Amino acid sequence: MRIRSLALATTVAGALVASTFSVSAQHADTKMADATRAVCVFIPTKSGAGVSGHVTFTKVDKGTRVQAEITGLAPGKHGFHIHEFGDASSPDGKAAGGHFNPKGATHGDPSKTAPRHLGDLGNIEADASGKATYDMVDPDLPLSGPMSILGHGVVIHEKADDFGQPVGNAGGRVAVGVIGVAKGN
Ligand SMILES: [Cu+2]
Ligand SMILES: [Zn+2]
Repeated sequence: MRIRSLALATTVAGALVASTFSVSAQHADTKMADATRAVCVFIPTKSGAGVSGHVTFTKVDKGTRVQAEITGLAPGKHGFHIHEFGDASSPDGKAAGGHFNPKGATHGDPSKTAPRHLGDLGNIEADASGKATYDMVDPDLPLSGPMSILGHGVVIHEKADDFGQPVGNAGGRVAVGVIGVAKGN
């Protein structure tokens, strides 16, 4: 009797584990395909000690609303881009690779209609206290599909992006983060 109920309990537990795994796998797939909100939390690089904050990407009628609040920056403009890799593992931020450019375009200013890397977000500008905010609706940044920004990186640079070629002369990297699916999708 005791052995039989133990066997039954084991079977039930096994079935529960199996169904939990398949439900969570389906759930994850759905979220990755249909995300409506993503978030990237910044990790300071070695040269960016003290920089912190995050950026959110929210699907809206006219595209994707990009909202950021960053503190601990040197006052002035800092290049702000989505980079190819969601890899914040190197102390200089370079593991994030180059600008996210799935369309093979040239570097540019997102406020103009001229060509741009999909990842070109322009600049964030810090005030005298080192705080920067950013709030723009970008018509071209997808949160799903083959050009989805999910899983890619975001880099904050040392200097301003002057929109020169090939990548805007924004210098070193002071913070890097990874764009992930946000809670509350
Ligand atoms: Cu960059
Ligand atoms: Zn670029």
